[in-house]
Amino acid sequence: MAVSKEKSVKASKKTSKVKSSNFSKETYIKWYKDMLLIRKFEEKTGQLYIQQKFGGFCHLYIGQEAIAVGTASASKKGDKHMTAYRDHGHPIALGTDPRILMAELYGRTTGCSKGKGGSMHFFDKNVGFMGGHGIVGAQIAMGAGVAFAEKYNETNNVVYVSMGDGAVRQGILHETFNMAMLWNLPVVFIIENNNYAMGTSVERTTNVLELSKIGLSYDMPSESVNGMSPEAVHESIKKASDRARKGNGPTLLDIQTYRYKGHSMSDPQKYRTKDEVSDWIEQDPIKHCYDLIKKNKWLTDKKLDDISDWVKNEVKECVEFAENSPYPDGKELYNDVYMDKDYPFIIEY
Ligand SMILES: Cc1ncc(C[n+]2csc(CCOP(=O)(O)OP(=O)(O)O)c2C)c(N)n1
Ligand SMILES: [Mg+2]
Repeated sequence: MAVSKEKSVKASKKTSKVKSSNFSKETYIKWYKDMLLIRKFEEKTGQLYIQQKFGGFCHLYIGQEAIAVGTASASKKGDKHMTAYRDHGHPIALGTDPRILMAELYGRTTGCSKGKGGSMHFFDKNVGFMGGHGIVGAQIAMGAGVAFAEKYNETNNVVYVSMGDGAVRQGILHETFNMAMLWNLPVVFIIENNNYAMGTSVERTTNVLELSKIGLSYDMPSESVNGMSPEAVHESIKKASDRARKGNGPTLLDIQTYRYKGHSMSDPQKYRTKDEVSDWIEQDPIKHCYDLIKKNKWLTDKKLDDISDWVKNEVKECVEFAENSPYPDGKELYNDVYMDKDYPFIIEY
C-alpha cells in the first residue's frame, strides 16, 4: 500500500525545525560537494550495473544522502560507523577514496574489501567504516558489540549504527536495546526510515507508526528527525553523540528519508505512486544546499561549475581505476576466512 501524498509530505515536514544559520558556509559547501559525489557515483553505478559491468546485488542510496553527510560532519575521528547493504554513501561521506569503492563493485583486488565483498560489503577501517552488512538487522547487535569494545577500551569514541525501517522488526533489536541501555554503551541507533522494506510500507507492518517510540520501552532517549535536512541530521547526531561521550548511553533517532530509486536494481515499484516520489524529490537535500550557496553568494557560478566538473572527473577516474585493476587470484578464496583450528570436521586445504 503506497503512503498517501499528504501523509508522506506531512511526515517529513513535521520534524523540520532547524535554522540554516547555525552552520558555516564551509559546512554547506562540504555537504554539497560530498552529496553530489555520492549521487553521481551512484547514478554511474546504476548505469554500469544495467550494462552488466558487475553483478551481485546493488541497492542505491539516492535520496538518503543527507543522513550520511550530516552524521559524518557531526562525528569525530575515531568514531565508528556501520550500516546495512545500502552502503555506498556512508564511506564516501567519511572520506574513503571512491576509486576503491568502485573497484569493490567490480570485484577487483584494489577494492576496499579486496573484491570479495561487492556492493553490500564495503568496509574501510581507516575512516571508521565497519561495514556494509547484508543480513537485515545483524549490524544492530554487532554495532552494540563495537560500542562495548570502545567503552571497555575507554576510547571515548561513539558508534553510529544505521538500519532500515524494516530492520526494526527484527527481534535482535530488542535484545540489543536492552543490553545497550543496561551497559550504558556509547552508541547511536539510527533508523534510516525510507518508509519501505522492499515493497512493504511501515504502516503495513506495525500499529506504532512513530518508530522513535520503540526506544521508550527501554528508557532510551529517542526522537524523530527530518532526514532530508543535513542540518537536522547533524544537530540530532551531535546531541546524541555528546550524550554518549559523557557516559550517558544510547540514543535512538528515527530519521525520516526517502529512496528515489527502487529497493534494488530490479524493482517495478508498484507499491508507490509517482506523485509520492516527486513530493520527496522536491525536498532534495542537494538542491537545498545548492540553493543556499547561490542565495548567499558563497560561491560564484564558476566555482559551482568547478565542483560539478571535479565530481564528474572523480567518477570517471573511479571507473577507469576499477576497470584497469586485476581480479583476485583463485586462492584468495581461502584468505580472510575465519577458521577455528580446533573445530572438528574442518578439512584443511
Ligand atoms: C535476515 C534477513 N531477512 C530478509 C532479508 C531480505 N531483505 C533484504 S533487504 C530487505 C528489506 C529491508 O528493508 P529496510 O530495513 O527498510 O532497509 P532499506 O532497504 O529500506 O534500506 C529484506 C527483507 C535479508 N537480507 N536478511
Ligand atoms: Mg526501508
